[in-house]
Amino acid sequence: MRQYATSGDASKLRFGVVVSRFNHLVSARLLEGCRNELENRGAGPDDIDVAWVPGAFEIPQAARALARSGRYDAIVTLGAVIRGGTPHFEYVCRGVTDGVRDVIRDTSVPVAFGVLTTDDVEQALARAGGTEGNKGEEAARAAIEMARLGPQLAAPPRSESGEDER
Ligand code: INI
Repeated sequence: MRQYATSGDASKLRFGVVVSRFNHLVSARLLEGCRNELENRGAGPDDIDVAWVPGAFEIPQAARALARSGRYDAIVTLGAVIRGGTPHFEYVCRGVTDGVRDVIRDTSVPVAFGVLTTDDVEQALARAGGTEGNKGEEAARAAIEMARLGPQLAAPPRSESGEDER
């Protein structure tokens, strides 16, 4: 068996982060978690560019523009969609999830999904540095891992021992 190398090293990688202002308290905590994780894993402050957008529905448009720019090894998307009393929640959730999926499909640039979709603000805060961790950190780790994996996939994995090189 051969395996592609997995890496959580963010050094020398460049990241575009799209974060939505709606539910700002939650988004700001997701962004803090994301930034800390990227920097703790070796990304320089000048290698992380942040684009704020009004709401989660606008995330895919900005993520697509950043992905197409060619400047970034990976994009991280952050935000919080919190259920209200109307079907609006479902439409915003679908817009952002389908939109981010389309950016990945159309550009092949890794886009990590750190957009919370929760029933209430308590659930969101729990996942933005509370009892359930910080999904911004998780998205940062996913972005790093996919940025490292992607370039390897054009060729077969390199075998450590050479035994598998048949
Ligand atoms: N945007 C969010 O990011 N989270 C929400 O919970 C939300 N709700 O509930 O309405 C929300 N709506 C705004 C939407 O994303 C757009 O910004 C707006 O429709 C303008 O296009």
